[in-house]
Amino acid sequence: MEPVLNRPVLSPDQRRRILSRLVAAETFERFLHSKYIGQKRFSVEGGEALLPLLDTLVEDGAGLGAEEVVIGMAHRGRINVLTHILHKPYEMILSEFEGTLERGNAGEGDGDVKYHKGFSCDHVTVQGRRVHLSLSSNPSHLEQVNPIVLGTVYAKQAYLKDQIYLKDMDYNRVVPVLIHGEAAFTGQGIVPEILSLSQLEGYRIGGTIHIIINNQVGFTSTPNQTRFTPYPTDVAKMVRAPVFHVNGDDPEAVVHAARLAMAFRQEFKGDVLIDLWCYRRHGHNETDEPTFTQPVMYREIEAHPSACELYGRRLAEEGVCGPTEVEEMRGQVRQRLEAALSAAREEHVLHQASTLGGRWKGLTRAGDDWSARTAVASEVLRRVGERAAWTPPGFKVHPKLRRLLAVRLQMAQGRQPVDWAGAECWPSGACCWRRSRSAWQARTPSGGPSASGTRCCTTSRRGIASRPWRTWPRTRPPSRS
Ligand SMILES: Cc1ncc(C[n+]2csc(CCOP(=O)(O)OP(=O)(O)O)c2C)c(N)n1
Ligand SMILES: [Mg+2]
Repeated sequence: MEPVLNRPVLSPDQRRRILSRLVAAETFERFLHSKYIGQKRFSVEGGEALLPLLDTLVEDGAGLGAEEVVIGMAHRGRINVLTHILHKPYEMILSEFEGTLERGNAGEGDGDVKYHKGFSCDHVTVQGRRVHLSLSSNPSHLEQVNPIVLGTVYAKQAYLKDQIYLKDMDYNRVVPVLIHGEAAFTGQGIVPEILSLSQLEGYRIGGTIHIIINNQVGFTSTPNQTRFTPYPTDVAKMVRAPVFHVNGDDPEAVVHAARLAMAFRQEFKGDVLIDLWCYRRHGHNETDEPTFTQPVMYREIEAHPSACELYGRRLAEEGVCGPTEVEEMRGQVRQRLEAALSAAREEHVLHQASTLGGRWKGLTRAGDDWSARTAVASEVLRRVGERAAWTPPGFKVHPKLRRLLAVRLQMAQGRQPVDWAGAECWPSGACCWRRSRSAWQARTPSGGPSASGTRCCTTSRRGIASRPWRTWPRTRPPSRS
């Protein structure tokens, strides 16, 4: 920050890239606004700087060792992020607006609304680095996606049996990014919960980059009606995470904040926040009238030029781009959108689920196929039960627990009826046994059980590769019909 006095020095190419992100974001929203009046899309307009912000995180992150970025976000700007960051094709999005999208290999969730859907892609950066990007699907329930994303990152970073997925021991290769609305960030109890988890050894993932789209309104409510402090990020003070408050109308400052945030996260492995101060150009979801509840605010917003206009003007004044260049860029995006719209109307655009790719390839829905043999030999269950009731020699067990373990042992040996809690540990124990059979055989005094006739589920890579998902249905409860 000091060497540049907090003023980033960007090359003309970098500045033009920022401009092109803003133009694409704005033109896309305006196109949807003119074609699909009354359809909800939760426009990003007013907060378009989110796009160059995310673009910078990905580009800079790749240079700092990130191979995957896992994103979680709510409704606001999601469709724009899906197409301009995750590379979801315009054709697919427009056919969702047209209602013509055909279901292809899509799995669960393909009937959901377009601003809840996830997507993933392999992005190649300007420097030629490959980064896998994924946007997690999310429910309407604000902020609920946070622990899902953090758990996904934890799993991706984790050591899986004898396979190492990304071997991310420094937490640098998989980076979580959570995007929040400012009202939800302070309003939802799950936010302090995930912030405190970030400090616990057992949940450590090397920090999350939080972006608050601070449009200063939550549906119809102003900040003073929804929180006790002017800054939505104040809840993050509990974990002493650095916060960058930045003006969404100054995209270069936004890019600077994004660079700092990514560099901080990769170096110090802690949570960091970007508070993106902006506004919301339309109502909450374009079908409501914001002037009913916020007439003064919306009078100002209506007269306020967009970030794209402001930045285009600035670059033209500084000779970085020509006076008509923004309009030309807009024309190109519109052309691409018109072509995509024709395709969406005239051709069959197939929804290809972007999930269950890569290492999950081969997993499909089980459907009605209940043929899998998942039975486990009773000998295995006996061993699992015995093992679960075992304590190391010299280990002092609480007297109450000692009684419980003794009963569990009797259940495992068939000397006592099995109760619910006792039975619950058997399936997971059987799965673990299957994975670590040899190690267990070596440690168990009586030797391991016979492997013959045992069938159990395994989530190991080998198991997935050799067995498609449809051979696993017994793990689900039978239907009640
Ligand atoms: C847990 C929960 N409470 C309430 C809602 C209803 N709701 C949807 S959006 C919204 C306003 C959110 O405001 P903010 O977080 O500032 O996001 P913005 O729409 O301004 O981007 C509310 C209350 C919800 N979806 N989930
Ligand atoms: Mg808001």
